Amino acid sequence: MDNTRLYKNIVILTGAGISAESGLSTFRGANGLWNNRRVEDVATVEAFERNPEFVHDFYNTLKPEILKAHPNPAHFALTRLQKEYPAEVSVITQNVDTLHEKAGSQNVYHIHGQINQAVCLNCGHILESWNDVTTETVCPSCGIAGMMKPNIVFFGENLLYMDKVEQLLRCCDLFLSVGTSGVVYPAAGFVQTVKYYGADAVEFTLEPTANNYLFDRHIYGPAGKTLPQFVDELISSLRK
Ligand code: BJW
Repeated sequence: MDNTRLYKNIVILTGAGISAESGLSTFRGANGLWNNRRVEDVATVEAFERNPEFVHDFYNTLKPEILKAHPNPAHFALTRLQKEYPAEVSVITQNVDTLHEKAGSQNVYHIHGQINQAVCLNCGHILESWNDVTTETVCPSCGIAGMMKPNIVFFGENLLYMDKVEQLLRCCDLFLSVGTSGVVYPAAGFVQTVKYYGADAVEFTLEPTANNYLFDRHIYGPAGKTLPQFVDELISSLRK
């Protein structure tokens, strides 16, 4: 990585680890469970088809905890980067929380959906709500009851905003991967794409990840500490 390079298109991929210091659980923590469940038991199309009440309840229970969470210094560092570095800076997040927005970030793409949204499987309408959504909820657009699904991308479903994301990855010259274990595709493959197009790639996690070898630089430690420091260095390099 070249510290004097002036970047024009910065893309940050974030995962659960960036929100850990805001008190939200990661998916593959020490005991391998996420909110006392295996993610595969809740976040699959099959689980939703088998037992939609259970899946709705699961996400309804998570909503208040996520709503009351506050962004941490890592989220704010990305907002600072967007404001103070003269590049296009986009955030592609796998997280369903809204902490990037709460920190004031712009150009945020929720490729795995948002917990505060539900999608009508009949007409495609997106309902924005922090209140409970159930199997009884009526779609405000088409008026049909019982067709709302949490707007969360389950295993086996296509990701959101992928046309835009592919365009961002092709133009990217600096790629930062923050708080993601690199095991869930296609997001885990983004680093391969940006390296193909010549970007510098830096990973911020607590420990080495599955595709660790693809990155130019690894910065281990809590993102709330490491990311503000990195952003500071990047902005300071402008004055040299
Ligand atoms: C810190 C920290 C701190 C902690 N500071 N760091 C190619 C190969 C193999 C399989 C596939 C493939 N392409 C597609 C697949 C199938 C599948 C897949 O990837 N399976 C693998 C698991 C094997 N992918 C899909 O199905 C995707 N859809 C798709 O590809 O559609 C096309 C298609 C359809 C049909 C057939 C084939 C293709 C959809 C994926 C949807 C993922 N959904 C989830 C659940 C959402 C529900 C919810 O949010 O409640 O998204 S799974 C879960 O994992 C969640 C996360 O976004 C995602 C990634 O997890 P993340 O963020 O990386 O968290 P962790 O916990 O794993 O890691 C935390 C990291 O943070 C660690 O590294 C820590 O060190 C670090 N950390 N604290 C810094 N303080």
